Amino acid sequence: MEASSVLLGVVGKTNVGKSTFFSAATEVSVEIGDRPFVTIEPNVGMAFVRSVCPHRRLGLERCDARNSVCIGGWRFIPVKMMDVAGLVPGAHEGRGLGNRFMDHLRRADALILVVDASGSTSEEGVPMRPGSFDPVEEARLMMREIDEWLLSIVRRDWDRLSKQVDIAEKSPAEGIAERLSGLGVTRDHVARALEAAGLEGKKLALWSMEELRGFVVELRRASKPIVVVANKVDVPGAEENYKRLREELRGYSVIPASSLAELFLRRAARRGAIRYVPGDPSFEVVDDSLLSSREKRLLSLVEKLVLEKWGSTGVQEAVNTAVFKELNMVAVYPVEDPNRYTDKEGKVLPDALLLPKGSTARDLAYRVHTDLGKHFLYAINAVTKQRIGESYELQDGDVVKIVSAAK
Ligand SMILES: Nc1nc2c(ncn2[C@@H]2O[C@H](COP(=O)(O)OP(=O)(O)O)[C@@H](O)[C@H]2O)c(=O)[nH]1
Ligand SMILES: [Mg+2]
Repeated sequence: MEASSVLLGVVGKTNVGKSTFFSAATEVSVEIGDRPFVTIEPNVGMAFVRSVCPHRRLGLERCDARNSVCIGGWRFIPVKMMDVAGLVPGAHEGRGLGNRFMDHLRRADALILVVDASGSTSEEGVPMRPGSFDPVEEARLMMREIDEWLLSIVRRDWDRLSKQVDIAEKSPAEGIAERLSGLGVTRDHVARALEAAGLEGKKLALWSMEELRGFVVELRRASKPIVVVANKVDVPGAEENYKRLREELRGYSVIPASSLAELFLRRAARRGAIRYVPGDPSFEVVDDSLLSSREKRLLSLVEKLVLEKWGSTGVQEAVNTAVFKELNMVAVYPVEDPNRYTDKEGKVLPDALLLPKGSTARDLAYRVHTDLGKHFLYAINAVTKQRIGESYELQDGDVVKIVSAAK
């Protein structure tokens, strides 16, 4: 069973560390055999959110994770991640790889905007001395670029759309969402943007250009939520920039990160040289002989400059923030036997599913199998053993048995 259909797009200027972030986030830190956690298509791979595995909470010795991975009591649930073509200013006009960028953007549910907190890359991605470019400006430029792109699409045919909506008394949310459905914009996104922009109930034909722009900004925030990754915090001087990013980009999650450190740690863990669970504040050397003296030096730098200083490399936190905070997902575990927490074959907690918060027991049944959804009778919360109805709202970490009349 596929864990989710979430797609995160890694965006940003050239040379800020997008590909390094992508490689780190999609590198599995343990050997897991031939599971389908590999590259799906060029530039698309599997990243993982990290969440407490219910086997630990339930006091079980182990689990048999199947569509996900359990490392040290942490469940890693896959989500798709895309390394988006580098964005240059003017991309919405088709400059540089503009069109490809916009096509990637269309498909993403949320964006991880990587900026170079060391300020060592120019607007065009040319390496410079650290501190010579402003990452706050960089983040704003990227957001503006996305806004311009959305605006150009919303404006196209605006007159006709506003007539249709205003005259046919179609709801604006529905009319606008229909127009933008190819961009992954839903009715709910539009409704939220209308409310945030204070434009609910105002006839579309009466919107000023300024109001349209305000709406587009809110629409971007609703439909393509952004986590800002302040990358390269291992470089001296990056801390100042991180603090400014946090202050200037209020309302956005800004995560300090060292993608390079995370990539290094995951690869060392995979080789069996260190024990490291992605997202942890520390690692442990398990086989000294697998490390060169250069690697040992690098490890101690990672420890000092990244882990001890920042608490983690930030890569895992960024993925978790995108999925759990910005996209508001919950992780749920369907089981067949609510007492042993197993599926039909006796596998313990095999599957973790990511669903939008607000999903119900019945929604879960449909995700597992259409027939289960159709013939849903009731469900059982396997942790409390309580019977729950179809409209029960699933909570993060729930373990659920579906009872249906399907045969
Ligand atoms: N110091 C440091 N360098 C990094 C980090 N992440 C990436 N880099 C370096 O930045 C350069 C550009 O990285 P890359 O991932 O190719 O950037 P992209 O063009 O945005 O995909 C490479 O030399 C990386 O090794 C980091 O966290 N710290
Ligand atoms: Mg790249």
